[in-house]
Amino acid sequence: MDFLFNPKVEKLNRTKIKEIQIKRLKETVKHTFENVPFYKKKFKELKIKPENIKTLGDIQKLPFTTKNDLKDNAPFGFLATSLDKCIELHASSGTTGTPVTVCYTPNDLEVWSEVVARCLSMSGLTKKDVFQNPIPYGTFTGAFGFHYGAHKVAALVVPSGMGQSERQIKLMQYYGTTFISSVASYAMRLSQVALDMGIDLKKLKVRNGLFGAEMFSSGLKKRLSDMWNLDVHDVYGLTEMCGPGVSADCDQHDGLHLWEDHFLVECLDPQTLEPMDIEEEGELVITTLTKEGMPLLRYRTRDIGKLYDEKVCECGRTHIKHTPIKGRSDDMIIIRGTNIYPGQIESVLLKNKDLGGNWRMILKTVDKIDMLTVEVESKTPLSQVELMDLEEELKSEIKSVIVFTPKVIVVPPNSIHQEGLKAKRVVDERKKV
Ligand code: DLL
Repeated sequence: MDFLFNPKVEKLNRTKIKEIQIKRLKETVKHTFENVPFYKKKFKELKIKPENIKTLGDIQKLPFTTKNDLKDNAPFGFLATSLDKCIELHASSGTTGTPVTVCYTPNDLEVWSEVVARCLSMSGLTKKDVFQNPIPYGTFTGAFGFHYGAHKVAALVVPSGMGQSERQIKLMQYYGTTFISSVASYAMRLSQVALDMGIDLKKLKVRNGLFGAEMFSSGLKKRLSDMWNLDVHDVYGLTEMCGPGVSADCDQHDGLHLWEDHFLVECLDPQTLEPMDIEEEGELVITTLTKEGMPLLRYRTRDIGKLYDEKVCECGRTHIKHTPIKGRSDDMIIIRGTNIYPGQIESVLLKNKDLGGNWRMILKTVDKIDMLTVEVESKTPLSQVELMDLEEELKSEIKSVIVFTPKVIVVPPNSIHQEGLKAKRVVDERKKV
């Protein structure tokens, strides 16, 4: 059941939202220009001054910020306040090279808790819930973000951290957990572990879940909802903005509301960087509107989605919605001239009741031709004949979404090794020419 944590703000009329946005955009522009050398230099190159930003449309005059810009100035080069005004830091979970570090002032933490509290309430969390948080407490933003948000809602938090999946399931039984959060693929891992333990997930008291942090296909949502008898919600966010809490989906499950009093979103063509029309797919580019520690202008998220028309949702919220993230532009692979997002393959796999949720795609070059192998775990051990039938069935189903026929290998449950916090769905071993 969907609740409004801050009805006054969540139902603000659109004119008022825009008034707040322009006021805060001007403040942010001034703050970055005066305090961040990177932006001062960019403004000079673009021959603009903070006073040139008068309307929301003027955002197009502002410079973009990329992950590489943040890495080039890591760890503290983008800070707009002195370090002694910050009381916490987090870092992106990025697997390559320098992590992106973000520092929070007390007010930044307050805003973060507020936006996560809105997302959690929207997913049904109340003060009566026992909220289990199976995410590692560390520099990754996930655990602390949910923890702070759940405190604001005044739910009882079980800070179970990540890993030891059997223990997680036992804690759910012991404390009577009613609400869980997690990285999307880890929720599926927990389901598989419960199955192996002989526990019927439907008999647990868990009835709501808020998941995200990585590709979260409709197939995975349905699978989780069916296995746990769970109301599944999707939460989006990134370290550079705050962590989880930028947006989440309401009970309509038709797009994620993005908190426009704190974030200004654009949807742009990733190549030309021109605005896309409403409901056209593009890259989400986000400007922070209230950040003190590390405000960012036009941050290129690389996340692909569509913005919805600005109409009031059935749930009563007025904040703009975007579609679930289709994938990252850098996750899209081109194989034999076809563009493929891992989510397209996952949607096929998770419709199949004989399969578990863990899978990966391996790309290789054989005789100068790109070959795709999809490796997927079965839910329970299968006989040789069952395996072969299943592989044939999957080949033709995958072909119907990606145009050519991949090799498919169904492997036993829990046999695909997973490293790190987020699932690695693409292993690209192709020879670069
Ligand atoms: O993953 C923050 C987070 C934690 C979000 C827990 C939701 C739940 P980063 O590690 O910086 O932060 O990774 C951010 O993850 O740019 C997206 O590509 C991806 N991502 C996050 N949420 C979703 C989602 C956290 N709901 C990157 N659907 C983002 C699809 C998501 N992708």
